[in-house]
Amino acid sequence: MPSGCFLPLPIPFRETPGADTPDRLSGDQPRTHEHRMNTDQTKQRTALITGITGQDGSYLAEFLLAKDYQVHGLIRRSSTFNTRRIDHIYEDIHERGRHLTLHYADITDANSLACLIRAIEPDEVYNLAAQSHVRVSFDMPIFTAETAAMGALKLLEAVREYEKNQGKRVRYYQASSSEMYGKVRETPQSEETPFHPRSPYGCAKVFAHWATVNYRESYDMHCSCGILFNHESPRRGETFVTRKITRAACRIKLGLQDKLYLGNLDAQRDWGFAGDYVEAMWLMLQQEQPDDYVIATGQSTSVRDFLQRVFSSLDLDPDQHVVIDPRYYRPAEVDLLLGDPSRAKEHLGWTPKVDLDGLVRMMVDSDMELARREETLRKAGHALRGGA
Ligand code: NAP
Ligand code: G4F
Repeated sequence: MPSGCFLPLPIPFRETPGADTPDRLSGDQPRTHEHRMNTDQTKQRTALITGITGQDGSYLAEFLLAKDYQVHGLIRRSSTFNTRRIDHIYEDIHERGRHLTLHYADITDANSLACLIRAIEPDEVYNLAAQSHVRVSFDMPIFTAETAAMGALKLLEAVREYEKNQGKRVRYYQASSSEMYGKVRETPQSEETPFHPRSPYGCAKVFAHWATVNYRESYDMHCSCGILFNHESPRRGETFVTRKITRAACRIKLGLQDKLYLGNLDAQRDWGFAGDYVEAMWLMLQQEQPDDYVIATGQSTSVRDFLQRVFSSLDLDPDQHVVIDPRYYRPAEVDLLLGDPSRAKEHLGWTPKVDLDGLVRMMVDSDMELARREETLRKAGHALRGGA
């Protein structure tokens, strides 16, 4: 049982669960995975996830719970609910033998991180917390660096201090990004491809990546970086391009909106399914030796092609609805990302299970369900925006 300066955090009771709680969405079920493990399987392991309320954090929490971990999540204080993606796995703090515990802290607050690590005594730490939107990072470069770069360093320091004082080994995962390749030096991109970031976010992730490698080399810590290419899901934030497209297309289909405003349609991305990618994070920490791994599908697609696939699947014509709005252009763009996941395949035995068509189907099905609920509420005369 964790002790120390943190009280487990109760999630406020909500009468109506988040509309996209995954237990009710096709193709979005918690999944179980069987793997060869290098660590002692008899002892229940404890993991800390920063960014547990985000897309990846929610899938990772489900994944680890299915493997019988004690999962602890760091969540930041917000004046509105920010636990929508994990409400379905939340266990009340009054329940005995629960497996998921949430704690207030912040990735920018070194003291809260050190305190949390001491209290939880984790075997594994997954650092997923960051301001993760590339376009927003141009508007908020300093906050982006405070979270994505300095946040990672503060967490590494907290883990190093804990290892030094307690004599215990912790396995650490850093959420590195294909955005670090930026203006790519070669295609496809591998672990050996040099970085050339094109955004404050990319620069911050390069710092965090090298800090993680440096802690591995300097202090012999078990630190691994997953260089993850874009991965999406029904839980993807609504302002990332794939989700923006699937959500808008479904609302257009039901007559709830008419126009979709987008930026650069020529950019190409290597898009996979987030549920597959969290498995790779876990596999990295099960290896005897820490290392860095590219996690990608090995297929690249343009935003235009993704748009066409989504609209075609709903018998819609993008030309009738899509308007280019330059405000969504970036001061510097990443034109093409295509990952080479050979090392992950060879060393981790990891391959993606969901292809692009499967991903599109999963996201469209989920957003269509949400759009139908909205339509039903509107038809019944209910107000859809909050406020008491
Ligand atoms: P996401 O949905 O944007 O989630 C980000 C998480 O970070 C959220 O839980 C957010 O909390 C938390 N966070 C932000 N600022 C924080 C702070 N100051 N203190 C504590 N927590 C904070 O991102 P994601 O798609 O799940 O990605 C997870 C990680 O992988 C991120 O580091 C991202 O940069 C990286 N990554 C993502 C991709 C991708 O394609 N998805 C690819 C490569 C790398 P709130 O819920 O309260 O906002
Ligand atoms: O969906 P995006 O915002 O993702 P982006 O910039 O590739 O970043 C995501 O993937 C990274 C991994 O490579 C992560 F590290 C990062 O945290 C994040 O998850 O944009 C994808 C592409 C860009 O080229 C963008 O210019 O779509 C283009 N795009 C065109 N119209 C748009 C829009 N992007 C957004 N967000 N909104 C648009 O209206």
